Amino acid sequence: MGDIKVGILGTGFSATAHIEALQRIPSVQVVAVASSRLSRAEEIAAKYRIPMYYGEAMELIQDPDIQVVHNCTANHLHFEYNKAALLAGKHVLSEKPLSVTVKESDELQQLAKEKGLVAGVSYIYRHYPLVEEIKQQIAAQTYGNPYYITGGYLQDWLQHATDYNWRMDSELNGPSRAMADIGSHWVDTVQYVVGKKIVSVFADLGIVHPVRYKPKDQVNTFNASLPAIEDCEPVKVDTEDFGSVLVRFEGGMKGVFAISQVSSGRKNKLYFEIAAEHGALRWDQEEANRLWIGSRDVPNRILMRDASLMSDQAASITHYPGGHEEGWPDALKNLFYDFYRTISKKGNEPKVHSKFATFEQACGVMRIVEAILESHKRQQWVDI
Ligand code: SOE
Repeated sequence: MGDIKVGILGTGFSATAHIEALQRIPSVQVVAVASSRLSRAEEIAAKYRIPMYYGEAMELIQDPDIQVVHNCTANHLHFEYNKAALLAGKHVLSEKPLSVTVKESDELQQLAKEKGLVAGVSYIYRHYPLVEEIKQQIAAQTYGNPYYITGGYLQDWLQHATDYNWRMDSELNGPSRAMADIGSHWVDTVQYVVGKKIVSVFADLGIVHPVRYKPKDQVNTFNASLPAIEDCEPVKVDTEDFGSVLVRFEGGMKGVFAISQVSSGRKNKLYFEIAAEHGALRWDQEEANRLWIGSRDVPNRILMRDASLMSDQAASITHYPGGHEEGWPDALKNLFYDFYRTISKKGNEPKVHSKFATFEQACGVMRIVEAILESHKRQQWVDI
């Protein structure tokens, strides 16, 4: 792959996950990290043995040594930094959502095309081996035509009124919370798997805690400890904690999904079940190494992830034998392998076949998130 030099913007949950995954890829070197808090950038640089750190994102973006920027900042900064990085001639891997509006996302995807740079978004769930396996089986029509998809994405890290994070502030997060944060993953994953786009939505959203309690100190995503209410300031919340969405796909398939960040006991449950003419397929991120195959006429089966039992495409992103569980950090590594292979093969023939979500596809997901908000507001079907 050659030595590709990478800079990371941000030092929170996703930034450190990116650094760890990148450090598992030979010939990709994380050379700098930036945070608006210089001391935090210094701390992360020391922890991961990263040679440079910056207290200002734009300085990292302008660093001539850096070829690729990973944008792991809060949502409201995605547009500005993704744009600046593309204008500086860097390839970009952005955290999702691509930006907080369709207008901005559209500008970014056009800019990436104009500049001829590799630009991807961290929609990680396509990079699980069994998700790829379902995609291959649907494409091969193993169970005939799919017609109905059910599923959801449930978490509980925002269950209590004292669970607070920058995502509660719509100035920093954007107008949609649960849908943009995790609903966008469900949408990206199922569109990837069935190979069809969602064309209409009907949504109903809800807020459990219209007032939350903001602690004095900054709180990381998935923070485990709860502060005492007396140590917090009450703040109004105007973005959704949960929601239900009916969907129609191009070609006639239909479905329904539920999104919630307030569902006790569900840590990171992205799941979907596809009903087709001769069987059904179900995958659940919390049981990522098992694929459920449902039958009407014979007993149901479970496929345990193992390269020898899967399609070539799914086997190619399987790194350990069956029974040696692979999960979220492995899928992130798969995403980055795919992204960096694309960068290193750029300009070569034959064109490399990439599977990561492009800026264009992520802009499509933003359109769906915006349509979901619109549908909830109007209580009507909204076409995308
Ligand atoms: C928090 O909900 C979060 O970290 C998301 O932002 C990620 O995209 C998801 O993969 C895990 O949960």
